[in-house]
Amino acid sequence: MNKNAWTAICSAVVMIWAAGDVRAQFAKVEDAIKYRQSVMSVLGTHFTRLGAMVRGETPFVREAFEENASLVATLLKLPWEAFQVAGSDKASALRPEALSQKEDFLKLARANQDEVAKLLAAAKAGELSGIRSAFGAAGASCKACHDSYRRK
Ligand code: ASC
Repeated sequence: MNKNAWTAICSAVVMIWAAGDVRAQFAKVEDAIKYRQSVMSVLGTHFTRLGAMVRGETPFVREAFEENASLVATLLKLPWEAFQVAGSDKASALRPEALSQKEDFLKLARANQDEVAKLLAAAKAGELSGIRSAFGAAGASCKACHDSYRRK
């Protein structure tokens, strides 16, 4: 095997190792909490705009709906590993079960991402009744995780 191939393999191994180690992602526990709270705050802002359009509180503009749904889908790629940092349940609303029941937590996270992907597809299709029901399902999948893993 030549030198370039070895370099590529070694870089890939280091990247996989680093990505798998949440301690490598955040210097301090507080950084993980700040990161995920920031993501959830922006996420909530864009999801709330969708809700306002669905409820008719602001005019329904399909392009704006799609743009906000797309941002929600993108933001939902970000926060999950920050919820898995040991000790980060102490100084935040995160219940310790989010760490001790990691598989279930991540299952709800994936379900949420799936529902938002359907909402984005509905936004692209542009049919208001489909958008309404997809929004309801997406909101329910946000709530399912909050009910189990966020302190009241
Ligand atoms: C939001 C927000 C939540 C969810 C949830 C959906 O906009 O801040 O926590 O939607 O209410 O059921």
